[in-house]
Amino acid sequence: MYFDKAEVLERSELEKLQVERLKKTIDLAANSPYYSESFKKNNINSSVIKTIDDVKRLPFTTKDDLRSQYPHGLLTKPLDEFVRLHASSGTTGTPTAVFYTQKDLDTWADLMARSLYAVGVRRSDILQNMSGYGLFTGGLGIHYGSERLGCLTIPAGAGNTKRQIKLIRDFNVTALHIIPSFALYFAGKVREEGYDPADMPWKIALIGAEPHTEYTRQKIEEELHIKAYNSYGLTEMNGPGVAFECTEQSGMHVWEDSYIAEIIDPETGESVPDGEIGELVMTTLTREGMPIIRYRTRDLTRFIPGQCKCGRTSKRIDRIVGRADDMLIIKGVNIYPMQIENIIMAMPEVGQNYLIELFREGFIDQIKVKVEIKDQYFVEDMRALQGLQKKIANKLRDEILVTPRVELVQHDSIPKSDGKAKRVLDLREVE
Ligand code: ADP
Ligand code: K
Ligand code: ZN
Repeated sequence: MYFDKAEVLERSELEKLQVERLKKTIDLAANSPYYSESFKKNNINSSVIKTIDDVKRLPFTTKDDLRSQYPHGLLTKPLDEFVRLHASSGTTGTPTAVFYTQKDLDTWADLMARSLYAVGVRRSDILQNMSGYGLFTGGLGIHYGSERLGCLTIPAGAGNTKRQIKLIRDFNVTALHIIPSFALYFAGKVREEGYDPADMPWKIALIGAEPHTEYTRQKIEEELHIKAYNSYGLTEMNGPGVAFECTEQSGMHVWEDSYIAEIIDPETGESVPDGEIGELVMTTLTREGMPIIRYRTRDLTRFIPGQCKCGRTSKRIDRIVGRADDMLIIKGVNIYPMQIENIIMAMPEVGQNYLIELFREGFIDQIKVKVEIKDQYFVEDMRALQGLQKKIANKLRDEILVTPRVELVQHDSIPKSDGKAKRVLDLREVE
């Protein structure tokens, strides 16, 4: 029934293991420049941890802390010991990088294999990974986990729908990894190609990387004739395989033998009562090269009270309902409005004001940036304007990794608000 006996440990056993691993993590982390200084400042060492609740005595780590330590400040070992690097999307301007030793990669692959197993994937399955590879963890992360489980794994990557469909049919693909917003678009493409999704060989879809509702999941299941399971992860905590649904589809099991999950009030930093929504805070327990302690994910969710019918003993988190910061996720890619501002405001042609619009075309999220152009550049010449539009779009694409629509507008034509400027207009309908 389970991939790893850690999934069904008694709570008391599990917490004992967590305490042991947390102490070890603190000792390891103390070898990194960042944590050695932070622990000294806060008078922390592993002996302050007696019960799992003592994790609250440790300081938080924020994205800004990671940025300030870029690139090597959190490493506990010489660079020679590391074999892989990933970077979170939406971070080219102010980067955070995560490094893995071979042992870290093995641990991650095991967690990922366990996650796949929990939703019914077996070694006889053939898995097509339709996530972008490269620096994204959704590519190699799912890939190595699928191989670890023993599945025939097809690294199809993102895009090229026609070829994706051909691969699926030719090789009898039974499991897909696909981002939710792409899944519905994909269903339409399958039909356009003349196939009935009900006749396709697939059975299981892993969907994640971006927030989506229960309604969207059901729609994906109906449109593709597939079972779809929610997959949660973030680069700072390895990538996918942090929390995963089981076949019960009633929340995502946090793999607590590898992570401590807390939910806090983002304003006060205090734990919220069980079942209430707050910010998810995560600590790695099995990472040796770059442990991260009490990481503020900025993702808002809640613990689901009670135990899951599947018998796994770990806590479950609910769907991510939002963010405690202004990060946007478009096509699975994380984008901060500040990245866009930094690029366009550095261009001499651009005036004071801009507006980011998010909308949905078909099922695909799109991003449009309205940019006010200075009067002297707002000329009659169409070619000049189109050239400028293209230049802005290209510069933005290089930074945010998604190609935005760019609309040039005249000086003073974007309405100004009295208070804080509203820079993002989200026109995507909420279900
Ligand atoms: P990934 O490649 O897994 O998307 P990133 O580090 O680029 O990793 O992005 C992580 C962020 O993506 C999370 O902090 C969260 O905001 C979002 N995310 C990942 N998985 C999900 C999910 N299943 N539901 C909602 N949001 C998710
Ligand atoms: K993401
Ligand atoms: Zn379960």
